[in-house]
Amino acid sequence: MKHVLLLNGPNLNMLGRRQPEIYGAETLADIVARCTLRASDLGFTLEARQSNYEGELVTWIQDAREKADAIIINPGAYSHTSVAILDALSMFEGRVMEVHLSNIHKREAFRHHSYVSARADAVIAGCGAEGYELALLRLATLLG
Ligand code: DHK
Repeated sequence: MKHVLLLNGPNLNMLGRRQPEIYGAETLADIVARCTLRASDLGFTLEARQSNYEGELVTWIQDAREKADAIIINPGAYSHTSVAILDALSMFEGRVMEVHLSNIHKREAFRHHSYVSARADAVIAGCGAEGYELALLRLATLLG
């Protein structure tokens, strides 16, 4: 079975209470539950983690080299600032799917650039929580 690591960055633990008009009404637990079901339908095992700390995300990405076939990541605000997360993802040999709940290109200019996109195999933005499931569907194709 292929193993997928689902990573969420800072402030995404607040989903459901955080600007629902932008990020939606679902909590992170709701999203993880829906992704776990979808992953299992597609024949994947899924491990979900969230951190507000850049270094912790970097360590989890490093550890994924031994364990995961793909990473789905919403780096939150670190998308726009973190060369460290980009570097960690660049050492990972599996597939990388970048997800943003909101359409970052329709928002403030500082959100338009994502360092992670230089490594991602696909970028999904503006599809809300469904974006994570779309990433899983794409992985089903890519990982065969
Ligand atoms: C999530 C965040 O926390 C923001 O900092 C990004 C992203 C956008 C999202 O749309 O999921 O700018």
